Amino acid sequence: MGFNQREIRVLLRRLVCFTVLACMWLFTITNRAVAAEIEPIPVILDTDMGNDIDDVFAMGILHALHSRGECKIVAVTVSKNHPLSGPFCDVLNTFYGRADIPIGVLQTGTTSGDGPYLAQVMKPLANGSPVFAHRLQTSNDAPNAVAVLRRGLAGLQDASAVVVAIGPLTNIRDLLESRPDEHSPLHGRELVAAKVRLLVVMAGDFSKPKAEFNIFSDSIAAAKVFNDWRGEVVVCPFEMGEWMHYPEMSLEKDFRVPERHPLLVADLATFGGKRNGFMAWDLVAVLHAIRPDRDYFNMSKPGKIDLDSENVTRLKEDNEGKHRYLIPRGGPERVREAITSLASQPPSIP
Ligand SMILES: [Ca+2]
Repeated sequence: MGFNQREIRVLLRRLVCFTVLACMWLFTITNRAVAAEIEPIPVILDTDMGNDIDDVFAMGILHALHSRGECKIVAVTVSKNHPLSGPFCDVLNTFYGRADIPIGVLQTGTTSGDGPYLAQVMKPLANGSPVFAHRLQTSNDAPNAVAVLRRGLAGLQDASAVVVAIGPLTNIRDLLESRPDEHSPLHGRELVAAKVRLLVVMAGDFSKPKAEFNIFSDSIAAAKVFNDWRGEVVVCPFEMGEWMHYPEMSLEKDFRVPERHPLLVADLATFGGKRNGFMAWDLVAVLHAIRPDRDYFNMSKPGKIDLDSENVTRLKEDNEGKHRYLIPRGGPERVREAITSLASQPPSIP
């Protein structure tokens, strides 16, 4: 039995229709999958802004990644109780076109010194106007860091948030211990378990028995966080900064626009004009937090991190453990190119 010409034409038309519909369906679900994959990562930065210069550049990198659609900065909290730490973060948020990002500051912290760059960057011009625009005049006018952390997390989808802590862990400990409030009926531990999918911490040293600044500045908080945080934790330890220096060459050549750049002004204030580069601990932590799957770094085996009596960090290996730390992966060239390109990316409003 054969088909006549009319029947063949009908069959062909149906075949074409079916193929077109199948292609449209495939296109739609593929697009949805891609859209889901490239959803910006909601991120909260907890920084001791004002101590070391790397926090300044780390926040610059985070803003560059926000501009590229790779993350969305939900809040910035400060773990250094200095009156200018909060306003300095406001300067950076404003410089990158995001003055509305909430800033929270702790009121009683363990590091309160002036540091090398806060006063110089925030010093007004001779006519009294600020060099860099900002609204927050003093950290005392900022809301409490824990309230900002809780409000930020409460507004996010479950298991979506990445928290990057690049200073002493006082605020993160206080978040874990926080009680239900107007932002969420959950206890701090429950809120973190519901909302956070990754905590990245710059802290510790696994290459030698040495207490590291972010640990010994508030060792009680650090011990508590490593003990009580139930989710995945990736630590960027001290030795990553020995491996990854921010290069002098980038400071000299990359920051051409805009003419007055807060990252460069902070670097000049820190080193008195002598550009030596600096250890890029906090930049590495931020880069891993937003781009964990680029094979920039190797990773330790999983386990549980503890502090010994000298505040030295140790990882007890355990296949069920949720703590790991970053390890250099080959030469530093590839990561160095990423951090210099991102740190010097001119500000833009997406
Ligand atoms: Ca820091």
